[in-house]
Amino acid sequence: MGILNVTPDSFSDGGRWFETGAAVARGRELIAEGADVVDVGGESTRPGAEPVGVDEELRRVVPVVEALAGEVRVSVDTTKEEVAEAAVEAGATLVNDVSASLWAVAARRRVGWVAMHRQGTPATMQLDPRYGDVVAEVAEFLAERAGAASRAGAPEVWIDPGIGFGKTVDHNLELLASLPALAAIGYPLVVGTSRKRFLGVLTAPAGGEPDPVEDRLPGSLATATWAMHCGAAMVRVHDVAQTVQSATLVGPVDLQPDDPEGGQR
Ligand code: HH2
Repeated sequence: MGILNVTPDSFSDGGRWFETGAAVARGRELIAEGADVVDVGGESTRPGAEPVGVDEELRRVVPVVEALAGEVRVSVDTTKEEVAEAAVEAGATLVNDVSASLWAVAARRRVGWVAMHRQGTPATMQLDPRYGDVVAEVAEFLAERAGAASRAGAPEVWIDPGIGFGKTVDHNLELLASLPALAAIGYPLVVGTSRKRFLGVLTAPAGGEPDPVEDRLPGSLATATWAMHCGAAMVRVHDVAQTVQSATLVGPVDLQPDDPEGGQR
């Protein structure tokens, strides 16, 4: 899943694809690089982001969805029912919902739905996230929402632990270490680590500032590759070409040392 942020303020690429023409061109680049899905978003969810009104989000998202929907599977990254509806009308077939609340749209319109876990809202979520057992709580939440969506008739339900959404670095690492358990819940798993701050924290010198966004590609690839190895069916990334290379390696190539064919490749 390639990320297409039609926003002025996304954390890693805000403003770069804000004009419709630039966004459509970027979407085509993502397709050329090998994205199976292009995820179009018109509202940043970064910590502290300003909320966007419905009309403005529609203005940002709908023309881009319309232009790309004939060329690739398009998902819409939104928490607003009106925007999800309009994007589906414009050709999107997946609703990527970081609020995990829009399953009725997916059921009614017969499109896919991604339920992501988050604690709090962008305004507050990174202030002091707390869990008793982060993995158990996230798993229980996702199983409950995915079950509700399935019972309501949503035809295709994905789950996502929401890396960085109301989570400390340690929470993110615990979730990444437990991806096989999340995959075992029984719904296809999506994981989004791309360029996120915790990667910069982990690679920074002790006591130093987090490494900047432009230096987070190795961490993004390492964690996307790890997620795919652990059973994620989709990874949400900015750097599609590089991630497709990793996916090729994790997927069909058997790296068992005692497999002669695998060893030769
Ligand atoms: N992360 C972001 C946005 N949407 N959706 C899913 N399913 N999973 C994620 O991990 C996820 C998501 C945040 O990244 P980005 O879109 O690059 O930034 P911003 O929210 O600032 O636009």
